[in-house]
Amino acid sequence: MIVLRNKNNPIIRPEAVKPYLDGCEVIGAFNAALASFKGETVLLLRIAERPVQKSKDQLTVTFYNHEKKRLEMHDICKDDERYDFSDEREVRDNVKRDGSFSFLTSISYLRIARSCDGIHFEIDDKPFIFPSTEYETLGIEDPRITQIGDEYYIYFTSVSNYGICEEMVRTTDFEHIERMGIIFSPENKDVVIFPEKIGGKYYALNRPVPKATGNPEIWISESQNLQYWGNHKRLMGLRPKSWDSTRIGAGAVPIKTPEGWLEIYHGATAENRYCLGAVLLDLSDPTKIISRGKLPIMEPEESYETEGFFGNVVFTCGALCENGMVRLYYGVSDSAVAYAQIKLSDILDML
Ligand code: MAN
Repeated sequence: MIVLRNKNNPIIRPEAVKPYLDGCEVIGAFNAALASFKGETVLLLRIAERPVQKSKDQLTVTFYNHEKKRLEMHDICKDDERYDFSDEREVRDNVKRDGSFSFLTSISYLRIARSCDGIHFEIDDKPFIFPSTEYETLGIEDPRITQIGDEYYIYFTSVSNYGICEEMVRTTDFEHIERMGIIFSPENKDVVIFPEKIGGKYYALNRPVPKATGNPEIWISESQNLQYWGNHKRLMGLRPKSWDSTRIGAGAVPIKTPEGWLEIYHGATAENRYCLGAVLLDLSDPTKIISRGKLPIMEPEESYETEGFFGNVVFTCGALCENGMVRLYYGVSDSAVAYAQIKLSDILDML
């Protein structure tokens, strides 16, 4: 399979994004949702900003205080034994007690980037969707967009100390949004909604994270109205000793092909190496898997994919197919957005 990476990758880098928050720097512009709107390519970027650090001995974090309706900064001593600093993405409170509170090392929100050629983007100065509720105190992440008629359904993970859940808003103009509430309760993420009704029902892939027993795997759910989801079924699981052995989640909104619905999903190992793979679902019943690729279609190989804030990550939230070519936008190393093209027939042949 030939994966044609853009020679200017990453096409969007965090350095090109002006910080929006006082006292913060942009450390990531990545995992972007994709839409076509008024002849332009729109990316809804996940922007991660972090407080500029004041000293080596402490970590300054920020979060949205929903009661005071403002962002707050908080300093944590790096030798504070209550906290686990081993994952650069979070500061986990290990002590289960009243008021225990974990933080993320950056706060994410969504910002629009527009392009006429799909490669060169102009990025808005201000956020499009910014944390504003008690479910979003630690940020909003990893959006996807499903267009149905003239309406664009935007859904993303809301992160707070209540857990990670999936929330949805609707827009017709990429200026105003109508909030539609939480569509999947904690812990659930990596939701992708199919772009049309199938047999009279909407379908969404999603990724619950069971805690007592079970694994982070891909489920499929149905809805009549895009807001209330049910008849949940487990669609596909982890594969031991493989590139998708520890965690899998849907990536891009499914692409309709003559052979079936093509879903590009991510799989990770215990070492947090994220690759992209492909699965083909039945056109008239997407709860049926026709074929799942043994090998990934993309692995972190280039330096911008192996190095960065959180290296060895390729992660897509949006792809489209044009003239037999799959155009893939993908986040690299939780830092930037890259672009690649793969022939649809190459992926289907593999499947
Ligand atoms: C999780 C999410 C993604 C992120 C990967 C890798 O799946 O937080 O946003 O890209 O981890 O860090």
